Amino acid sequence: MAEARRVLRLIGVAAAALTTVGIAATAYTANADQSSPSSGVQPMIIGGEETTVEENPFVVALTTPDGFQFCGGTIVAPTKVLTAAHCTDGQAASDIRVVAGRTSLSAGGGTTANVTDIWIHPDWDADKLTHDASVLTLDTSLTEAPLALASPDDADLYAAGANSTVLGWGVTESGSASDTLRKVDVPVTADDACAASYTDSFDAATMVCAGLEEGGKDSCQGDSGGPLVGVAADGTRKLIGIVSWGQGCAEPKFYGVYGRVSAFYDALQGQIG
Ligand code: 4AZ
Repeated sequence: MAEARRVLRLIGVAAAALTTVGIAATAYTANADQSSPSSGVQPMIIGGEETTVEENPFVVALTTPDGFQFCGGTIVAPTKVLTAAHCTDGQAASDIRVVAGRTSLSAGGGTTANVTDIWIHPDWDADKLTHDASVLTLDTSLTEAPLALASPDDADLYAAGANSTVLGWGVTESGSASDTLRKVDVPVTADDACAASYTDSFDAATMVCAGLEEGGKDSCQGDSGGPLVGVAADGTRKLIGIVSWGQGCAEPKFYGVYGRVSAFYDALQGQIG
């Protein structure tokens, strides 16, 4: 557990330094300690339900070497996983494992890959949380089907009200992280509505929001880095967002904020090849 605490602290320092409204650091600590969340953090991937890696083969868990899950990610090529910069900033590749093909983290199975390289978006801003994207290179070729990235041609996937689904093993209504993969459907939020909630913090060029005005459905601590998935008109699923930050979880008008994948498309394609 010493290793887990060290990584948590690294993540916490990075996130705390940057976050004006998000509260990742205290939440991770609270979750790791199995104690009450700190004030201001509503601990829930609220309104969600269990799902499986068979239904979502592209979703992975990021863990410490001793198996503590701290973020999510998305397989975007056999040896490449996309996650959030705030999940990897300040970490060594040797501190991170990628677990694919495992719905229940305690159940074993699937593939655990080591990380050989961490790329962080060159425009990542730890104060503003803009460009919250990072690509991990793995020592193992994963056999799960990768998820396609949304491109600048996929504006319809970002239209207000478009259906999307966020996936992860993060904190649930119970107050602690989930052993089983969960999902929740959340509509994409109009940029002006999100900007009205997050004055001066929401950057529509590099972020997109999703959630309900009344709250109740959201991603939360531990879901960071994981996928927000949209569905194109032809039924194809594409990655539209990376779980990034928010004021608490599932609070009315405080939508979940995601890295806007289409804005990073060229930079990401350059990494993914
Ligand atoms: C986090 O700290 C976090 N409600 C993830 C998602 C949201 C807030 C915080 C969105 O990992």
